[in-house]
Amino acid sequence: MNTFSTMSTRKPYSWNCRDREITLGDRSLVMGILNTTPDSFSDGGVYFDSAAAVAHALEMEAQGAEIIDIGGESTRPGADPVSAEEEIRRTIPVIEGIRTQSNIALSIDTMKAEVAAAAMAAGADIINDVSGFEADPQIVHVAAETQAGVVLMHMKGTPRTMQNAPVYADVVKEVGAYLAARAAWAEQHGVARERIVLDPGLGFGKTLEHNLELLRGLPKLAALGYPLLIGASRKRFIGDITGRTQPTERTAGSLGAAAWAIAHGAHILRVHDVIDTCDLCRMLDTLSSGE
Ligand code: 8Y7
Repeated sequence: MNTFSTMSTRKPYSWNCRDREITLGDRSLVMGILNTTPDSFSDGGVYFDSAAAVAHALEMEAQGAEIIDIGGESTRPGADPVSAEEEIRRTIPVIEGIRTQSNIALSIDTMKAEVAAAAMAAGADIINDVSGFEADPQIVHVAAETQAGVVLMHMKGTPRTMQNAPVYADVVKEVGAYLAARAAWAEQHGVARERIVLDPGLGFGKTLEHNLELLRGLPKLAALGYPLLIGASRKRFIGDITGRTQPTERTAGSLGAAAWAIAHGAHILRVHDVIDTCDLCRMLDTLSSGE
């Protein structure tokens, strides 16, 4: 057994996202982050302008991203919620703009049914809900009716409160049980199992130690029987370990977390640094294919 032994056992899946089938587990996939928020984590609102956002999406596609994740509400710790109208104003022109030039898979990062429905009408394929369909349960009907792919993420609390000293008895067990329950609930409401991807939600109501335990426990989450998406890119816990206070200085630390995640069962990485992460994936995928 070597360090990467779990790579050869990463389960293959076919992820159904509306009229596409995305093959998972063979090649590791990169989801590029596209923020349209004026107060986003690390882009500082540079891509608030929709023409610039469209250009950034096309750039990430050219760099090797397979999916673009478009968000119109900052989920930064302590961030204030925004209205559905504002999220729609920020994201829909960007989805429409990308769609005039590209067929790349698009996910809408939202917790609101109304925003998800508008995004699907504009040509999005995937709903990425950081609340695991809890914030607005009506969103499950949008997912069921549009046959969208869905990412169900674990968050403890809300973006406003989540970093207030979160406590778990066993974080891997608790997050795993939560994700399995949310997937079962979505399936009961008409979302086919083949459309569901799970995500432990690094940084969402987790201390540094919780994030590390979740990364170490990824094989247990993979054993739930759904594909896994991991978002570690530039997050504070990377800064805590590397001493890099600026998110833009956290690329190498993020790549370390990405390599670990791929080697322990993750299928998709949600990242800012697309070129470097794609190179990392090609190296790990090539090494594991010879095991
Ligand atoms: C994640 C995410 C964010 C994540 C999924 C950031 C929207 C915070 N993080 N969605 N969104 N997983 N599925 O630092 O880890 O990018 S926002």
